[in-house]
Amino acid sequence: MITPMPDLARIARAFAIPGEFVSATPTGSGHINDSYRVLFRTPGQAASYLLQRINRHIFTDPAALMQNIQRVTAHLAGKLAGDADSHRRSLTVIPTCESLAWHVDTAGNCWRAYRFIEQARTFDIVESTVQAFEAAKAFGDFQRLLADLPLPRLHDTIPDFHHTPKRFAQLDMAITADVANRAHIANAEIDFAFQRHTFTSALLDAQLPERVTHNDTKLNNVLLDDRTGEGLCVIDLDTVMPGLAPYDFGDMVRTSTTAAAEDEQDLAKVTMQFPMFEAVARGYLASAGAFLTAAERGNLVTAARLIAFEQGIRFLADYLAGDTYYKTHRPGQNLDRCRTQFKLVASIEEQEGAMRRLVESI
Ligand code: ADP
Ligand code: GN1
Ligand code: MG
Repeated sequence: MITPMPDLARIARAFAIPGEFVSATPTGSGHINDSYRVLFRTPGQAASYLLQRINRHIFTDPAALMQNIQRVTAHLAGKLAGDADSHRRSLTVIPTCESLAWHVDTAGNCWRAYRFIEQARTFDIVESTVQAFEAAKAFGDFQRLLADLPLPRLHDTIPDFHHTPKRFAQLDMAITADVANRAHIANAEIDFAFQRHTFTSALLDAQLPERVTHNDTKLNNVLLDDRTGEGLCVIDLDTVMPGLAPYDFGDMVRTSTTAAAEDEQDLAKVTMQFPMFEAVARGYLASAGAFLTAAERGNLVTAARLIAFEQGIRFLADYLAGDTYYKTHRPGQNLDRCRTQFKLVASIEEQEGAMRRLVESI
């Protein structure tokens, strides 16, 4: 099905942005939303904004979603007020001309806008231990700054998001249904998953405290400053909700320790590089170390293995279901993504002892 191109000029003009619309360019490589950098000009200057179409198949309650984001961004802005560059350190929601947090276009799509954070960028693949450290420190800071978010509890924008046993049950159903007739192609991956079935409840069994967590701490969800390389601003706030701190650490390890793309087909390139892990652990603990309980700390490495595994079974389930959740750009991409995750799980399993010793030593 060909989706008509949205009228981006008209949609952008629905937001309380001063000046004249100039252009809109697709940006980013996220799997979920559609993001555009839009440029507006006023007599004297030009400014960019991030215009985003919210994926309504995945986020079914935009009101709850945007309420979470407004509360979180307002809390962060309050905490960061007075810091150097504070307006670049957290996202700023731009309201619509009717003072609403999101806009519904003529086709029924939901859109939101943020201030565009200039002179900063995201990376899909980690390039150095400094980047791994900075990204992890920024996510740790994000948890720290939100630790005192006042009640009420945030909405669960996607219920049971990191409930790995339920993710496993979804995989099991996808195998049984086999709607795309692909299960026979993924026998090895299905076996790999079932061999680790009992591991799925490892973190739920640990009775860890509920916190405000990001839940999608992949490397490309944090902007690094172009000039200093510093972890500047955590973005992609759709899944900020109650969760377990180690989940966020796990997703950092999943995405910031391998030199390979998430859909890399040459699995020899996919390994958990120990120096990168050390940088992630040191970066995260530099900001989160002060508030984590001993039990949370003791489960960081478990989470690294678990989140890579969970992501693998999510990609596998989507492959078997016919690629309905993650954006794909070529056939077999979700299976390739599953394979990299499972390779990473195996690599973590080989190094788990050393990873634990390192975390204990920090
Ligand atoms: P998705 O949910 O699809 O992953 P993201 O919210 O992560 O969407 O945004 C996609 C990309 O857009 C990011 O990886 C980043 O490069 C860019 N981006 C998002 N928000 C901003 C912002 N406020 N300023 C600058 N770039 C941004
Ligand atoms: C999606 O939106 P993005 O691309 O940052 C997904 C994450 C996965 C990730 C895998 C809402 O994140 O949970 O870990 O892809 N987001 C959602 O790359 O499902
Ligand atoms: Mg993203």
